[in-house]
Amino acid sequence: MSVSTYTVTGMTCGHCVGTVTSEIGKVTGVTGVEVELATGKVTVTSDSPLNETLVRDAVEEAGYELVAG
Ligand SMILES: [Cu+2]
Repeated sequence: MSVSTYTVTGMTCGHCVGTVTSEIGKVTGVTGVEVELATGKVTVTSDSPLNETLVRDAVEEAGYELVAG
């Protein structure tokens, strides 16, 4: 199992958290997503190390921005 942490900017409420959680959850290999609204910290667990580009794309798809993890 692999754990990666990222920082996502632009989230303002529980709905944003839900959207980010759901979009990252669709990335292949992801088994869990935890989002901390106050800090923007996102912890992603996956079967194998993730391609950060795919995570970034998922976050942007949701309408937010991934900044350096
Ligand atoms: Cu929101």
